[in-house]
Amino acid sequence: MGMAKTEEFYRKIRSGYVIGPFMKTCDPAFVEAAGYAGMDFVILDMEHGPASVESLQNHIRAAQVAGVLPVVRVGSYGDISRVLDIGAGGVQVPQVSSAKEAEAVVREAKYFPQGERGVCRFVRAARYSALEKQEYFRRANQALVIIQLEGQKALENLDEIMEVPGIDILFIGPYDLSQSLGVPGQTTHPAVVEQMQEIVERAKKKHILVGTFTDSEKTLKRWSDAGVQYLSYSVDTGIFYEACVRVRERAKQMNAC
Ligand code: 3PY
Ligand code: MG
Repeated sequence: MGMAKTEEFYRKIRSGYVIGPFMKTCDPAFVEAAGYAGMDFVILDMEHGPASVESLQNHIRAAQVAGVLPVVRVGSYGDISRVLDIGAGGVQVPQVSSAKEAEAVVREAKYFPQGERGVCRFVRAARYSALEKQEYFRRANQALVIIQLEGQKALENLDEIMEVPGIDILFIGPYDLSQSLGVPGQTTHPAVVEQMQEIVERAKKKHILVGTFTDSEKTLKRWSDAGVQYLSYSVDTGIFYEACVRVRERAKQMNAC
């Protein structure tokens, strides 16, 4: 993603919040539609989606056409530099539970001096070498680094994780967190909400940006009111499913079918 878009994203998140869906479909048209609908970011999902690095290139191109920031949730650390190479505006890494793991993420995602990302200036993000070298490295180091805290171990190690330089957003994964607390899927269970609230408060005290996943208007409001700035809302396929159900119900009410 061009630097301008990342800067706009930072401006917006620092002054309020940003919102965007996870994307699992392999058709870049959905990414474009999300952008034209005014979403701030999309999270292209390699952890729980079928996309490959090859197909993601077109999702990222679509995001750039429609002016929405393409973040990629990777499936493994080895994907981090590969998705940045194809132009991801940020990486989101699941199941980080210690400072050591958070440092490993930064090492993979950043060039010198913050990290040791493997260097190639002929990649898509460097416009296949058309970008001046130093300008490419400067832009590349602005990509967002987001880590997911989604287990009890992450909570135990929260203080040390929050000290790791180079992390832009702490993202709470309520589904995996609920599983680690013994109530899988119960993302509004009091034990889950209490742990999430604690992370939000401790991060905010340190002026660290926080994100989470919501899949209902109620949870969206709950966490937006709590001051979560990076609000991921549902998943393209789920949003489409809900829209279909709504249309079907409306049609029934109208006696149209
Ligand atoms: C989780 O809730 O565990 C996530 O990773 C975000 O959906
Ligand atoms: Mg998760």
